[in-house]
Amino acid sequence: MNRNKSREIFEKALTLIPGGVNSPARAFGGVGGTPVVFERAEGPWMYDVDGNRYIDYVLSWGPMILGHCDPRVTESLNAAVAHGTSFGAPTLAENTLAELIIRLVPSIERVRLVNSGTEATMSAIRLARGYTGRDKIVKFIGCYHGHVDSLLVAAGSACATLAVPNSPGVTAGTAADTILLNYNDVEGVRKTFEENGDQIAGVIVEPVAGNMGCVPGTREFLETLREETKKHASVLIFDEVMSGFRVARGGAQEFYGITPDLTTLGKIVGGGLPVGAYGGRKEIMDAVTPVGKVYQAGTLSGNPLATAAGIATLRVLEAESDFYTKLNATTARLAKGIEREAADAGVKVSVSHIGGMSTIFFLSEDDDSVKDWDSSSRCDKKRFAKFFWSMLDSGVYLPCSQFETMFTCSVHSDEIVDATIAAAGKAFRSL
Ligand code: HOZ
Repeated sequence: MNRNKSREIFEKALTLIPGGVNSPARAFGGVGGTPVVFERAEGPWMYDVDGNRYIDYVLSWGPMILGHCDPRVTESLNAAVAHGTSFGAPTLAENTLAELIIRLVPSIERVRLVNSGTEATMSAIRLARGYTGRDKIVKFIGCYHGHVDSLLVAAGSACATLAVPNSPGVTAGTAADTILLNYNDVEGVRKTFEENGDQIAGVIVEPVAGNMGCVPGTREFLETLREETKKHASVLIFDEVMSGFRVARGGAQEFYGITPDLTTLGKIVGGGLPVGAYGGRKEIMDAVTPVGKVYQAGTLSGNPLATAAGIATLRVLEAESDFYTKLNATTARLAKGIEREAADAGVKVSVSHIGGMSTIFFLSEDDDSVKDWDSSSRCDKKRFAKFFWSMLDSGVYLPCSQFETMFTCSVHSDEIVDATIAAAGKAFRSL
């Protein structure tokens, strides 16, 4: 496949933008070579500047659950654009999006719209601290909650890919209030609360981790978090920026039947535009300004274009009763097909999947599955990289790191999934 124009454009970008990218997850750091430069996208397809077409499993890192350029979202955006792009004042659309979120995610009684997942987690952490009057936050190794200072410790996603889990610039003082535990480690959670329970403002967790690859939390682990935070009056924050509206209509909390105190959202809630949200129990949310004293603000928060795309997307998810049955079936078909091809080719792989999320883990000799950062980090990154390039040359665009999640959407038809499985078979045989 010829990608000369991509290369040329990226080389120019290197002279203008640090690393040529506006977010390091796109830099191909985990697979080598230069990123593909895209021109347009439609449905399940992305088209690069050299005219190549790819089946897209990145989906803008999650938001495009209806595929690209869904006409319902595009029409809603076009209508909004004609009315003005930013007011910095209340709009009816903000109520509409808030009502949709509250209806779909019942643990959310009040919600505040922000501009990204990072803003949502940053604000939720501040709120947990302000509400409880405590400083310490529990975070799990390999989870990623955006580039919030206090959470950039043992972080997943591009931090893991580029080997900067603890970023320079985060002061020792900031990081000192973050308690790190292993994901899915029930005993670790119990012990930490026994020893420090009265100092812990909150626990932030991806109930389905998506930033060390897709690693679902065990039911016992998540139930323990709920139990211990309740017992010690700490705030349980489910970071559902990735899993929200994706693992189930009501997110991972609906899937597991566990009610957090606060939830952070992003990606799908903005239908492909920059939106984040945090919300939860009224009593806690009322500590946010202007009702309470925990400060949080934003010029573009609740922006009319962003709310238009979010509303159009969530309306589809609410209206189509079999949406998640179909999405689960698509992901399961993909995962099982890829595992079958790997087994046929004699390649040790496990495809972890839940809802519209999945990861092909190139397991180490010592592991049969991935359940935490240690087992994820032991995966064979070199094999993943070779597999990635073979898939790309067959016209399949995967996340460019072993530590990221593949996303499926409503327009990944059986035919498209089967073509992906065939490409995977070819890629496994080439390793
Ligand atoms: N959470 C996304 C990937 N893990 C973010 C993508 C990015 O950092 O650009």
